Amino acid sequence: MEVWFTEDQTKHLRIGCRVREVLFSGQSPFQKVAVLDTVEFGRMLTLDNVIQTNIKDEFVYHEMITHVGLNTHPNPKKVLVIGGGDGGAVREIVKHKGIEKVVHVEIDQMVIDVAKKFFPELSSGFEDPRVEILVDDGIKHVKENKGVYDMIIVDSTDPVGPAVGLFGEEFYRSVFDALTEDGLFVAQTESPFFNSSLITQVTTTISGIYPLNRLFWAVVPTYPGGYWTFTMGSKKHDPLTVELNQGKIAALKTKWYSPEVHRSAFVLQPFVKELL
Ligand code: AG3
Repeated sequence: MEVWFTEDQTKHLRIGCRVREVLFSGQSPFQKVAVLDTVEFGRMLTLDNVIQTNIKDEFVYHEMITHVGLNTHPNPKKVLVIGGGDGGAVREIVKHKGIEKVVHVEIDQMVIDVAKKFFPELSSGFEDPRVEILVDDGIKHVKENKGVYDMIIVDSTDPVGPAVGLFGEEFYRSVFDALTEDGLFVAQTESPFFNSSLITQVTTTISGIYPLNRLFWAVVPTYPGGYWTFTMGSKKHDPLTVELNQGKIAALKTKWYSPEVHRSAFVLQPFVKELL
């Protein structure tokens, strides 16, 4: 018997993955959590039937949501991750020797437990002594912590249900206040093919709050369109003009991110430029 997982990427478009085995399926207070062993992508985490990450392509997203910002800030010490309970972002952050503290705020305990059990490759950073995991609401956390973080990473789900607040003006203002005076943030901001209005809306909002706002992109085969964007809001440091430290970046042992990729990620195609 063939078992297939399908995600409705839009009302009229689906992605399907052949499944070898369903490793976990549970209902948390927030969402349906599942771990599937897929033939093409290996173990895959889905939340409410939406693909979050998988063993084969996760490195692209996790390297880009972390290293672009961490190499733009000259000396990041304290970093906050909101969401991303699988641990992929935290794993990349702790590769940076100068990091003193990573606060990871994930709302759903079940996602953390599943990551520890089924995705040791992603959640290995949880063991690092610099990492503190809080099961809490990220929106509340940024409101309660002012002027403390050099970088904030918003590794959210799609802008539906509980994640809607993570794409709104009030949240981006709280993030601004939670950052130090030369801090910056990076958030995942969806696909220009299928969510172009979100990119326009986020860009407009960010440019009204932050001196610098920059959109960059990467290829994530399992996300709608395969072309994925990230938005950076920065108080001072500009990812376009920063001098990149080649030796430091080589030491990160990345598979997607490099000094050249850092530069090229900000080169936008005309149809994407038009959204800004
Ligand atoms: N965050 C989810 C990105 C959105 C994916 N959307 C989709 N497949 N429709 C990824 C979490 C990884 N740490």
